Amino acid sequence: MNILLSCAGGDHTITYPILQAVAEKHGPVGLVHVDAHTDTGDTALGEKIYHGTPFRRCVEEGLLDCTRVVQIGIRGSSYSPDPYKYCRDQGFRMVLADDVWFKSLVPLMAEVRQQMGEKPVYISFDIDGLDPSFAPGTGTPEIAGLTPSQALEIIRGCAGLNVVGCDLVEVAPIYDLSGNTALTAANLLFEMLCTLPGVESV
Ligand SMILES: [Mn+2]
Repeated sequence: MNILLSCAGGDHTITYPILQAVAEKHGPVGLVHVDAHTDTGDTALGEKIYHGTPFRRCVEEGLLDCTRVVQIGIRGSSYSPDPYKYCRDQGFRMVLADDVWFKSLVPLMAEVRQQMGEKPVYISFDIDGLDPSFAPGTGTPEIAGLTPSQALEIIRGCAGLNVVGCDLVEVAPIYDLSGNTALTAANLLFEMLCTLPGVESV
């Protein structure tokens, strides 16, 4: 039986144990990762398990098929002069927010579908990938991010892929004074559920 998995966060750390379970069933998976940050730090505040480190832990444990990883919406401040080196060294495709400002992501997603092929794919959507004018209710906002319509182009562009699970993370209700972040997140998670193969029969 195929178990369809979707999770809501919360701290992006949750993707690490989720991908441990996913990889146990499917082997190393492709990843469509939408985020302002790469989340591939080694440690933070002396800790290995942190919301800025999950994908480095996943790489170290062989949970990802690194040539089938794309990170979209990456931007913002950094402590390193070359903050994306680790990701490129792993073979990730990096799509910086600057690269897609004011653009449709339909052509990008055609390339992503080629990259992912027919093998299992996981979608991890950090709400801070969106611009904080649309989704301010998050702990590490970064200006000049993706729009909701670009988010839909990404998610709908995953239709037809062998999506084995998804998450929507980093919504922080305490900062979501209008409730719009939760509304947007719920819609994005619904859209992701619609990409899961066979979801109409669940
Ligand atoms: Mn994140």
